[in-house]
Amino acid sequence: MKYKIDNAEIILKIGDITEEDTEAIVNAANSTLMGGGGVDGAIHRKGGPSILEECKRIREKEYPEGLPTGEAVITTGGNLKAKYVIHTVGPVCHGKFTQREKQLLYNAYYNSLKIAKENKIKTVAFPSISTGAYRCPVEEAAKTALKAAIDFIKTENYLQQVRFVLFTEDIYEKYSEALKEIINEI
Ligand code: AR6
Repeated sequence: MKYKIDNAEIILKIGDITEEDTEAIVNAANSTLMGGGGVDGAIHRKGGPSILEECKRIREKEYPEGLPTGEAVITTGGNLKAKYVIHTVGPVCHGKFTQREKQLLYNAYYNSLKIAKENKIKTVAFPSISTGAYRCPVEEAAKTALKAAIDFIKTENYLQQVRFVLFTEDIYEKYSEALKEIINEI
């Protein structure tokens, strides 16, 4: 599914984010920045050890206590097609999605796009942050993700493309529903 907004487009697709050819892909990391399972594990496996080395340096220099939830940092993409990986940390939901989780998830998307712009990146691919191990409800997370991307596009007028690369058909359907709902409200 495609949706044009100002000078940018939002794309929803089913796929594996490690295969994407956007300038940057976003990693659903954890505060340690030391890798993990899910999409984080897949990105480090395919991208190779240089990504983890950069993450370690960022931890030591800038975030000795860990990257706070909702913040984002950038490394190169190692062996990936994408030139950069933006690492962000979504909230741990355990199934609940109050204003707090919503705001933190919004921040994770928005701050990732801010870092993209600061690095002159115009095409970015996101996974569905926090909807795997961190168990945020997908319907709500999808609305928040799309809203953050649309807000950023409208406010900054810089990006060319924001791609949501969804791992399963079920998640894709939920993002499509959320996007249709948002389009109807605009
Ligand atoms: N491409 C696209 N999406 C993927 C891929 C992939 N290759 N692999 C999984 N997904 P998760 P979280 C989807 O658990 O909930 C890690 O251990 C998956 O189906 O990766 O933010 C980190 O180190 C789901 O929809 O991230 C953290 O500790 C979505 O990506 C923790 O998990 C997110 O699932 C972060 O949990």
